[in-house]
Amino acid sequence: MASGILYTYPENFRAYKALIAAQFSGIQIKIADDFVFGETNKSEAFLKKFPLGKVPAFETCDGKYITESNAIAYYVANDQLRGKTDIERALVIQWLGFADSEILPASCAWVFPLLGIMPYHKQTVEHAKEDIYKALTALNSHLLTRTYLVEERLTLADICVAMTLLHLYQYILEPELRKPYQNVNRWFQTVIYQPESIAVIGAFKLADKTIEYDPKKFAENQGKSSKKEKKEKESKKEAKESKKECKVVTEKTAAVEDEADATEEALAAEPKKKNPFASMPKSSFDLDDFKRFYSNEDESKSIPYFWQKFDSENYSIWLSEYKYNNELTKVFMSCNLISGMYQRLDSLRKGAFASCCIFGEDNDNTISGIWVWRGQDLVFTLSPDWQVDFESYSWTKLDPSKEETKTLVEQYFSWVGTDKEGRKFNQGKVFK
Ligand SMILES: N[C@@H](CCC(=O)N[C@@H](CS)C(=O)NCC(=O)O)C(=O)O
Repeated sequence: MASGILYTYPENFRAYKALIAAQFSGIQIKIADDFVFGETNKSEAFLKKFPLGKVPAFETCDGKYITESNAIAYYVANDQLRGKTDIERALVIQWLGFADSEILPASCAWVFPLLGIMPYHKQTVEHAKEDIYKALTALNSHLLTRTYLVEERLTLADICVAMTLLHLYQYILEPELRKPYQNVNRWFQTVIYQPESIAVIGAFKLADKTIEYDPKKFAENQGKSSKKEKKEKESKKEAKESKKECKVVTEKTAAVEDEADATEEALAAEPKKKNPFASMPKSSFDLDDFKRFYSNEDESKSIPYFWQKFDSENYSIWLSEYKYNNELTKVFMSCNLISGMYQRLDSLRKGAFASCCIFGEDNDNTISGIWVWRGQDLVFTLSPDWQVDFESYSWTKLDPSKEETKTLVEQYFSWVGTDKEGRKFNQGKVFK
């Protein structure tokens, strides 16, 4: 089993690739705990193992040395992540190349000036924006009919491309900018909200607002790095002035860390998110109790139980219908679409229940569902965390006193019948 020591500074999106891959393949990676960026990687001992002095760098438990984040991620990945066939492996490599050539340079050129790490040149940034939009457009059409980049399972391609987009989604792509790329947004969140990714990155927050260029920040960072350099020069006589690109990268990344820390602090200082249901009046309908009942009993009992307990003053019932049914292909992909949505709505579970169904078969299927949640209005606007998928559905509020509603609840809770056009029930998924 591959394992070893990873040298990196904290929150390095390149190191995340290997750390996430290792989570998926169950491999233990130790992060070198005494690593100091700019010092350890410039030491003689480090350079002997890794002559370029760059991180991430990996030392295997049997004493081999690997550099290049993609290669490290590949080493710790399992066969599923690497691709199971020649064509899958080739496509994985294709996407790693795409990330490194089509996204990364443009992302750095756009993000770094705004973080105050590089000077701001309007033309360069404008050019970078165009490149990013071009790459996102290509990704968006690729993901129109796919859940993942290669075949139907998550691979290194997803991990590496998503990590290369991380700074853009973190600092730049505010809601308006990311709106044209709904398929990429959905896929990106599917990748970063995998438990294996969360274990490495933590709770990721999409940009609310593009950070703005602040010339003061750049000046401050310049000051910081020259002070740091002066100190280094004093303490290490041999430190030489170098104008090589790698040195610029050193300064950039050190500042990225500073900036990331500042962002963390700012986030921590934000008032704790309020539970959107907290201010709603208490209800006699105990949703958790119903969920338990529904899980343990046959629908012949749980549906009457639902109607017996349902409190129409404090809860509402909605029909959801996917707007892009004509784009759906394989049934398992439609299923992934529902699971991904449920995953992203995790924090809504406390106040909602749903049963979504797929009707039809491969290349001719539709998604619709019945939702029950607290309050009388569309729930998704109550929290920024619930915004990703709901606009892909039309939402119809149902009148609980009507017979049609009873019929729909019966059908969706017990997974039977057909959709409006007569496609037969195929599969269902419950949100509880
Ligand atoms: N292509 C390499 C790039 C590695 C790289 O540029 N690392 C930066 C930090 S993110 C570094 O170690 N710079 C130190 C230097 O250039 O001296 C990879 O993906 O691992």
